[in-house]
Amino acid sequence: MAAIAAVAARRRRSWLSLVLAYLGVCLGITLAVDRSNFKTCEESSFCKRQRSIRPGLSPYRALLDTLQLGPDALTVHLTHEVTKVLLVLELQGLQKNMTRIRIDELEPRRPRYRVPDVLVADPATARLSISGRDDNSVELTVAEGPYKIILTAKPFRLDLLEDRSLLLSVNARGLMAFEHQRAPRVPFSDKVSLTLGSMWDKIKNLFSRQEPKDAAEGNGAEPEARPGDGDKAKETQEKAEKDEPGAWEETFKTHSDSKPYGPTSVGLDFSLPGMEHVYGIPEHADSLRLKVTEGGEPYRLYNLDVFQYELNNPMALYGSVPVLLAHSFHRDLGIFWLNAAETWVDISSNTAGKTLFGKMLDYLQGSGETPQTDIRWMSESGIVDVFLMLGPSVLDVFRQHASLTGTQALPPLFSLGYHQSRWNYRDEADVLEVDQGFDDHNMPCDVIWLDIEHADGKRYFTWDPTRFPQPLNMLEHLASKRRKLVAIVDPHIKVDSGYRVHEELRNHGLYVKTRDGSDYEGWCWPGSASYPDFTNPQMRAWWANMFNFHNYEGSAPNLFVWNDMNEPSVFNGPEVTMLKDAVHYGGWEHRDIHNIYGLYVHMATADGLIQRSGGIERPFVLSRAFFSGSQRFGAVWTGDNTAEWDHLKISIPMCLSLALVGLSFCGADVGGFFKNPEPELLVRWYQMGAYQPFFRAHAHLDTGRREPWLLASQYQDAIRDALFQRYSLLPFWYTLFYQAHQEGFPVMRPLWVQYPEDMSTFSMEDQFMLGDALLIHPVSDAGAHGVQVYLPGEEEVWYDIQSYQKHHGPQTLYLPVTLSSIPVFQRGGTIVPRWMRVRRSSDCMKEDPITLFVALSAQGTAQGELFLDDGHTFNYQNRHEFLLRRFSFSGNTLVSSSADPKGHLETPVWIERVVIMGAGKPAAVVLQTKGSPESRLSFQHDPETSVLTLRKPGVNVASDWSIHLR
Ligand code: MIG
Repeated sequence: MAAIAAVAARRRRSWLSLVLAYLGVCLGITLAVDRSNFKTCEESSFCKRQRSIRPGLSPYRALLDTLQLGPDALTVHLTHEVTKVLLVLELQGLQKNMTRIRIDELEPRRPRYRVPDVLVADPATARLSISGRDDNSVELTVAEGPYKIILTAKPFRLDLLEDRSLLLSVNARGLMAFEHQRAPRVPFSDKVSLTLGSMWDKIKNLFSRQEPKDAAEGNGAEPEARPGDGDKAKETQEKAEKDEPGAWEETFKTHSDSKPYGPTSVGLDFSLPGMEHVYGIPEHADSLRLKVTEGGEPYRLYNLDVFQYELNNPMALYGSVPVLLAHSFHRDLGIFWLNAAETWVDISSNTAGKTLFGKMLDYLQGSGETPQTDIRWMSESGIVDVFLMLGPSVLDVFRQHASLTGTQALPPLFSLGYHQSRWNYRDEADVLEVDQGFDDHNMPCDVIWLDIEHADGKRYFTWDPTRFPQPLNMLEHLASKRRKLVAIVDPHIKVDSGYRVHEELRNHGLYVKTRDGSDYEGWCWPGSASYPDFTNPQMRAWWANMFNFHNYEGSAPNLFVWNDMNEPSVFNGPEVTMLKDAVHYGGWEHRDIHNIYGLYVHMATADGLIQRSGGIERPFVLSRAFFSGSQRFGAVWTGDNTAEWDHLKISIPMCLSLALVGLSFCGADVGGFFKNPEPELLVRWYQMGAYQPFFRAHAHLDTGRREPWLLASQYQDAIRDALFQRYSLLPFWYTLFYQAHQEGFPVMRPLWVQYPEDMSTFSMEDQFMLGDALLIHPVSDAGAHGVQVYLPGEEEVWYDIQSYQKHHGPQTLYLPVTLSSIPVFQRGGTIVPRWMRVRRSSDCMKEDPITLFVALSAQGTAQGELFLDDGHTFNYQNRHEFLLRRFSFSGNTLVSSSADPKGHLETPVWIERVVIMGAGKPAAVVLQTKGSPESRLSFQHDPETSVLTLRKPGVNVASDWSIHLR
């Protein structure tokens, strides 16, 4: 015992020194991010250069005599008035009401990175034709599309119009900036200091006689005057290219970025007339509705491991999805900026700062300008590749986006259950005790999680020989309880010649390289570590193969995986990540691929889990870093949050922002990762998590144990109740995920998605919807005695799912709450399926009978769907072994029919009860099934709540039937 303790203590000391090195003095003193570890726009040289350009006339001009119209695209050269460097613009109309714009150098010194593996296919094009032309512009018509594109040559801009109204303009503010590649430079000379911003002045001189095309553009802002400008209007191209600060080398703190290819950034602006509400571009710990960034920092997209992140700021976090949505009463649009380099997004608005009253006054007097939001994207390298998704409805934008980057993977059913995690469960006995704890306290749980301490010295794919000597026994025990285990596998590999993973990767040359060609080494949990180059398909194949049961010893079919630290996190790297001049497969710099690295780790791991089962089983992989397309590989979470009420609150906008851009399977650490939650906060967090897609409790190594049964009984009871609500709704969750997987609609939705014309919902982030049926308003304040719930919708009715009390929309309802309340309402007009017997795990419930909760609309109608399959294989896809049932109620009749005749499934699942909310009392209830005589059903009607309960229809869920209220 003593010897084991001594070994443990030594281990503890060795990682402790690491932790301290990483955490610095922050540990335990204050819970706030150390901002100085991360760049501001000013400190990121390209952002500073790009941002120094102010709105005005663009120096770019389209050379209309180079215009070529092919079957799939229009191309035209662009030139810069000062440098004369030629760019090529490629414009495509795409099917489904989208446009793609690409801009690259015509003759780059070196090809620029084009992001692979994000688009699911080459998007289908729609033919463009020229429908008008004059000296300075070309009008294009998109086949089948309701919109036209006007290309203006000088200054270069694009305008997208539908009928006669302007939807969107590109480069209308003249902020396009494309740093073409140039010859490596001689040492810095401080004689000439010319930035992109000062170049603007020269351009202004060139154009001095030309007036802006329309008065709305330009915003009247002037470029910053710079010393030494003005009289140098005849700078030669050579000089113009010299000496931009930070262009050829830049340092941040002690880190230097060698920039062998010089400055390569790209930037472009988009104007959205009529738009005042924009969303998306996760991940930020910020409001759902994006804020104007003028005068502050832009939103930053650069996957980073931010220790103790702060709320309500635009700093980068673990993942990035460069997709922005704009919403107004009558229109929705999306902009997808496909670029994996460090990216900043500036948002400005001509109505920012105006009060609602001021805007109304403007409107009444007819004096206000049209509201307009302007979005400016700036990326460090790559090309301009942007998809304009033109709606018109938000559901159309979801479909358009899904057609480009794919839909949410259909999760295995178990992964929608409850996950119990902490850093760390000490050993096998600890895991089994926790497992038993759930049974002893009558709480359901599907998965127990192991963090980095389970591996032997942070060598992933191995087990600590003293703490986890018999992983297969442990897994088998969990399997007998129909539960799973998730083990962490991080992408930093211990540099250790005795570690097979390291030896093979080194020998095969599969690590990321430094600029001089040696294996890149950084410092992470295992000490010195190298980073597999996941951008290399061979590397991904190698990694996937590691998950075969014979390669990953001690793994079994009920072991699933968690990828952490895949930003990638490098403790001693710049901003806790990899050097930008590190070299990847194909010679690309880390700079080019940074934001997609984590997606590739996720992809390779998910592929590994599929392959180990011979292609039969669906994987479950959780990832901390993500990018556009990550939804195809599994779940994500919001990283290291804190046990504070504000962190509980922010989980809603953070997951909603992800949901809007395609990543539905999102969750936040229940309880908060850092610090110890007071019992009330922990209860409220369980209640929140029970209604968010990925439901996992997790906690830092230094926190106290907090398995639910460690709390006093009133808290335990409230948590058990939240778990029960989650498990009883699993058929509904599973169906929502199937719909997300099929159509690309989010599972968790902001209210405005359902009520696009109700302005009071546009910024709402203290309540949300699941599908179109449930409205959740979690309690997120300490000591709350009540909440103000907004129930939207003219003519909508809402039923409190606990009391069945009916409320009419739109109204703000004060709802008194107790510790055990979770305010949830079912929308009249929907049908929600549930399992009413909660058991140990979802696997124990999946053949249980279903109860249908029918909530009647004001018109006495309702509909809903139910998806069922085996819960874990691809057979729903490969063999059509599934059921998609449609239930619809109207004219006092509930009908069950198939919503997809392709599917078939032998299943014992039957309908045990139907609960109809908002119904009168019938004289009789009659069941009709094919081939059987009519039968009468017993029922009960509660006049107080108007709830009609039909007992034991007893029909198989796969069959067609109808129930008539007479
Ligand atoms: O640097 O694996 O976000 O969930 O428990 C910390 C240890 C590394 C960060 C993850 C967290 C996990 C922890 N990891």
